[in-house]
Amino acid sequence: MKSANCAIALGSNLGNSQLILESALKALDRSLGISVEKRSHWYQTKAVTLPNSPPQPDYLNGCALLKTTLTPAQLLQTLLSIETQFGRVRHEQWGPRTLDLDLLLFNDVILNTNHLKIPHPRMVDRAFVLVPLAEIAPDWLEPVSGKAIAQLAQALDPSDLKKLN
Ligand code: PH2
Ligand code: MG
Ligand code: MG
Repeated sequence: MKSANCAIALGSNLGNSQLILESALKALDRSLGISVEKRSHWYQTKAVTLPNSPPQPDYLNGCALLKTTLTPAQLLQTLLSIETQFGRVRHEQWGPRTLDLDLLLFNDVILNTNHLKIPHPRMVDRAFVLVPLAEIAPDWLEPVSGKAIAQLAQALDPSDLKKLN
């Protein structure tokens, strides 16, 4: 079966974040039609919040490259179901969470539906996404800007990120 190359972002700022993120990668790799090909280091990052929202614990963030035979919509459903398995409860927008799995890139697909936007519309502004992604996919061209991930990452301020071993 033909498979697609896909990039995802992982994040957690509630519970044992490192254990949750490691377990989420294992759950993804065990999922039908998904294999985890590459993963970044984890980064401790300052929470990016909406204006006037209360302070939040730091996040642990990272990225992974997948191969999948699923469609983007099927992959999204799998990501959401793994978030739920790890105790994700949706309260307020951008609230603290045990696990966030965001679909970033799917081949060179550009998709703009109510449920799913690819590339992830905020990825180019977020050092906590682009810095780990640049570790594992520096030459991947973000299809909207046409720029390489490494180039987009270099444009952002990495000072709120601390790379873990
Ligand atoms: N995710 C958000 C909002 N803010 N901040 C950091 N540092 N890391 C995240 O993953 C994150 C965030 C919404 O998805
Ligand atoms: Mg997110
Ligand atoms: Mg999300």
